[in-house]
Amino acid sequence: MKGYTGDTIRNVALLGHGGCGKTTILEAALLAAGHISRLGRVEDGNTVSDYDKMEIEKGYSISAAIVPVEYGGIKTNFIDTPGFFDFVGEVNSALRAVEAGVIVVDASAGLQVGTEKAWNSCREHATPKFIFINKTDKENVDVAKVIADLKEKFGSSVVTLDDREALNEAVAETDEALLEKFFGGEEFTKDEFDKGLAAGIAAGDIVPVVSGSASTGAGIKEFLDMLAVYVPKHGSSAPYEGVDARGEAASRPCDGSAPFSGFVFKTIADPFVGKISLIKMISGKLAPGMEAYNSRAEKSEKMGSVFFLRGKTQGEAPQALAGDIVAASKLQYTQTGDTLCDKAAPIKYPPVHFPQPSLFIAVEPKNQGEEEKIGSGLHRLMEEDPSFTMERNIETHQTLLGGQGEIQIGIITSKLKEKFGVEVELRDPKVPYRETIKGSSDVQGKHKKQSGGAGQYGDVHIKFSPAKEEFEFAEELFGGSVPKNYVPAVEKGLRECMGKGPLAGCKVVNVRAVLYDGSYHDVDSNEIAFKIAAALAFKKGIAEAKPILLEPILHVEIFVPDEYMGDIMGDMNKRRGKILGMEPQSGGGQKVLAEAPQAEMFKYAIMLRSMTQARGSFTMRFERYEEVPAHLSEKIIAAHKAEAEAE
Ligand SMILES: Nc1nc2c(ncn2[C@@H]2O[C@H](COP(=O)(O)OP(=O)(O)OP(=O)(O)O)[C@@H](O)[C@H]2O)c(=O)[nH]1
Ligand SMILES: [Mg+2]
Repeated sequence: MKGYTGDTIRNVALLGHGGCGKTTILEAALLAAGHISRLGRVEDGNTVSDYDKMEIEKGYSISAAIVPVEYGGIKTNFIDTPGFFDFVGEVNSALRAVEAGVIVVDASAGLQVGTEKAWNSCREHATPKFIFINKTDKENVDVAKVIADLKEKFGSSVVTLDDREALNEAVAETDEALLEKFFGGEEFTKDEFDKGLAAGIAAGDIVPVVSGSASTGAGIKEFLDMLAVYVPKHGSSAPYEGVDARGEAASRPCDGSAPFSGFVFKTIADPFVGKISLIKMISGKLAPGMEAYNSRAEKSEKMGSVFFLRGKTQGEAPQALAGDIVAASKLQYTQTGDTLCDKAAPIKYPPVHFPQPSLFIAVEPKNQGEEEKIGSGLHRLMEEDPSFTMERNIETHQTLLGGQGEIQIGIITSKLKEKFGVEVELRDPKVPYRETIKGSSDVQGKHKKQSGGAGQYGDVHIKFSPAKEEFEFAEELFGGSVPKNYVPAVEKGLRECMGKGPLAGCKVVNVRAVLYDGSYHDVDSNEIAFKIAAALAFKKGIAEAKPILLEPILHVEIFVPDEYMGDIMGDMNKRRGKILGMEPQSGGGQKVLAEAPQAEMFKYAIMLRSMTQARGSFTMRFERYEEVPAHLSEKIIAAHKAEAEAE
């Protein structure tokens, strides 16, 4: 690939609803630029961008891919992003490496949820926007209507490049002097117009719209020309904000002469090369053989092999300059979100923002003994896609996958099988119920085994009552009824029993136990015997003290457009949820504050997506434990008993 400087490089992310044609537009651009001689088709699995086996199999993009297009002396580094909402992590990564986002709209489908989401993602990242209305070759498409809908949804910033009047107005609004000239009825000079337009685009106040067809190639060359002229250059961006080695705020000019720094916005697990880190060059130069300092890991990396990527194809990179996107393989410490820099001028840029997972599923090995393989496989996959999480829940003994949606989780489990040879089964997560007592009891636990040989004798009287702390133990013995040296064994025995309650085998909490009497045998008493006696007392004592089940209650915040409020409220009520309040949001829509039992929320992500056509999102966190209603409690206890008998 020819050497390009900051002035001749453009970095652009392709965004938009699944299936609107992003990957195909890239094919058309590669064809127009002469990089390929035949247009690949997603259906045929021969596109440059969807090169991953699974993408070919599924027929849609799964991870972001870098595809540079060299046209008219300009290299545009396109990042093709997946349209499915589960892969939002890929969109957020891509938007950290580019100076503009092109929102692709399918002319035959018009404005879709993915269009809105792409628009919002650009707004959240303060990324200038362009719109490409694709598939104009299809029958009965009405491009003018699509443009009108876009203007209605997103406002007057949306302008077609041939709409001179609207453009002049938009340009006028970018600068006081131009506004005055505009209202004075004076024409702008070409330079004033171009500068105003570029400024308006860079500020996100002007969003140019063009249209064409990736399938026929119509409008593709004009599209590339438009990007070359109007996409802000990396060098014109404001200095990059970060922190220095002391954690103090620091910034770095986007300039080739400044010390080297690069932001790792994506990691690819390549089946042949291994780990590949995609680096957006922020400042300075990078060349193979250089040392680069990882400011998060505080370790230096040897940049053995540095190269350009076009899809899966590598191209030599004698050096990379500020503003370019380059790849490096086999870095030891580096992960997505890291900053690589010159050790003499350390800086760290903020990591990529990945939304909290909203869907949790438990994974179990299909074949016994493969837990570790699952763990290491998931860790490798998380390097490539940090938008999912994995945690081992010690209470329910489950490995929980947390993802953005079902499709992502499906892809992860398929990759586990394909890349790491381990098959998993998906299960609903278990609710970490707890047990406690509402009443008090006063019981005896007596363990006596005296049938020849070493006997065992332990006898305790314990009072159980509710407590604030998780477990409180006190000893109010008198007259040496239980020798002091056996008291720790009694406490230990009780603490061990707290792990598994008599109702449903769940962890027991908020219990006070007072050892106040007992008896012992000079020969046969020992710690074990008193531990067993304590366990017997515990079983009886808890059962007689009005034991109840507790369930985790979550605090939930749901962000939805106004029109879905009724559905959300109705649905939350059906989930034994409580609405705490609503707050109008600055970007439109409402934030609904609610509380709901965890048991009712496992698949909420799926329901919310279908109730709001994926326009809704939510976050949730643990709030407290609360008593399970009696009718449900019986069911849970019965299910537990059945499970215990089945084991
Ligand atoms: N008629 C027509 N079909 C198109 C055009 N562009 C893309 N398609 C078809 O639309 C379908 C989806 O195209 P993709 O390029 O995979 O769309 P995408 O936006 O990358 O989809 P995701 O990767 O899922 O986000 C494919 O069947 C393409 O052949 C076009 O300009 N005209
Ligand atoms: Mg695609």
